[in-house]
Amino acid sequence: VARAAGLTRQDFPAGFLFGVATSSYQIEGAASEDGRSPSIWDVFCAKPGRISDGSSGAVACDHYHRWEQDLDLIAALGVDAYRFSVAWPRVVPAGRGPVNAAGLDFYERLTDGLLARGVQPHVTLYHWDLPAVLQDQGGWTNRDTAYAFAEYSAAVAQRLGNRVASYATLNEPWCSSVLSYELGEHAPGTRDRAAALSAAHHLMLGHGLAMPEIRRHAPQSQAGIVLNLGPQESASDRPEDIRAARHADGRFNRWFLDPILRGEYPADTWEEIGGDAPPVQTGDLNLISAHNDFLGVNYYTRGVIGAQGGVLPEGASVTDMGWEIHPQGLTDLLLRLKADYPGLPPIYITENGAAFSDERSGDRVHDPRRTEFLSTHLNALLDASQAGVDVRGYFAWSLMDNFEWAFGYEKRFGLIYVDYDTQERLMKDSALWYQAFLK
Ligand code: GBH
Repeated sequence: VARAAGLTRQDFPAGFLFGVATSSYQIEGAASEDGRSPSIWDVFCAKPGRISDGSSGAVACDHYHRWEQDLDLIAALGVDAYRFSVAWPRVVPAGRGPVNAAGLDFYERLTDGLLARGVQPHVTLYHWDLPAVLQDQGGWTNRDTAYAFAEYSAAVAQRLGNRVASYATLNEPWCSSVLSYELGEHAPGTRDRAAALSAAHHLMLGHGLAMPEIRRHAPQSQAGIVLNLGPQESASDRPEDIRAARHADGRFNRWFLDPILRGEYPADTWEEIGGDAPPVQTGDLNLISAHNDFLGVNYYTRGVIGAQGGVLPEGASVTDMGWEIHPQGLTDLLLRLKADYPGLPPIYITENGAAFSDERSGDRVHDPRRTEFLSTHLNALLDASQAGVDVRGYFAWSLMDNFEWAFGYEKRFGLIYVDYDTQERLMKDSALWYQAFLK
């Protein structure tokens, strides 16, 4: 806390990477250009009532056309690294089969454009935009989708190769299984726990199958996966709350950490889900638990769990998403990962950030709460680093305001403000703060 005001990058270990992150569907637009096919999000957004403002990512930040200007902004921020995702429907429009060279051209321009500006490219292969044609065959509940993902990943790694600093297979498989197939909040919007657990298994299998493809085509790049994680704490000492928190931890954290880092599903949670258990075949867990060069961690908040569900602690301050602001949770999480997973690979914080309605006046956007959020979380990260956690980088979410999934354009996570009428970009005060921090 004492160092909060004067925090600089020199406080972090030498070589520590600072970056910003985005994802394809949230920023690109150009939904039907150069051979891109519809993704499950194009289909989902067209259904009434699914997106709060009725919008879609059809135009978004128009980054597909404005990428050069956006790379200039990234360079102006002074970051070391930029994390972006590749849209599967641009690269393999039929989901499986022929590769669309024009789709790969775009990501090659981005990669080379970043390198030319001295910024490391960090690629995520799946940030939720599954080709819609694959959803017609069950999407991630269909085991074949894992094999299709590995083929698509090979095509990307073959084209971009070692120019990319790191490849992450999946972004947040909890979201693309539980939010998507169980809670119905994300595409494809179904509500079926067994389907979600099947999807989660096939997502992780897809990760396992893609890893050797990445290594074959990009042997010098780092390869790993990104998980959304957070402490799930009990609301009280009552046994029923403790049990509920343990279950929440099993579903949210350990369901993904244990297969990937230990080669097994958590036994307590497996028992609790009973007949909804996923279709695991012999050899799957071996594939899923193959070595990762890094673990990407997206941290937004903790959960405080009672028998009745999640609760907001009294006096908690929250972001515009209603998520509790709790930097200590990042330290706690990282210390716990180090204690519980002996083979833990080096960690990158691949996302951390907050939605706030910012106050624009003229060509300034005052967002002191975002600056506070970022600096307190960087301090929490530094605490974990000094306590011996091998953490090597931090990516702020997000480079710029963008399509916030089920919330459309109503929630703004950007360090850079986007005027959606004019597509004008404007560095918020938090971006200027990050820029000064990085100097
Ligand atoms: C990330 O997901 C995504 O990777 C990114 O695309 C997105 O724009 C960004 O976050 C902001 O949403 O749901 O109340 O129980 C983060 C998803 C956020 C899911 C925190 C779990 C826990 C609070 N996670 N959430 S709650």
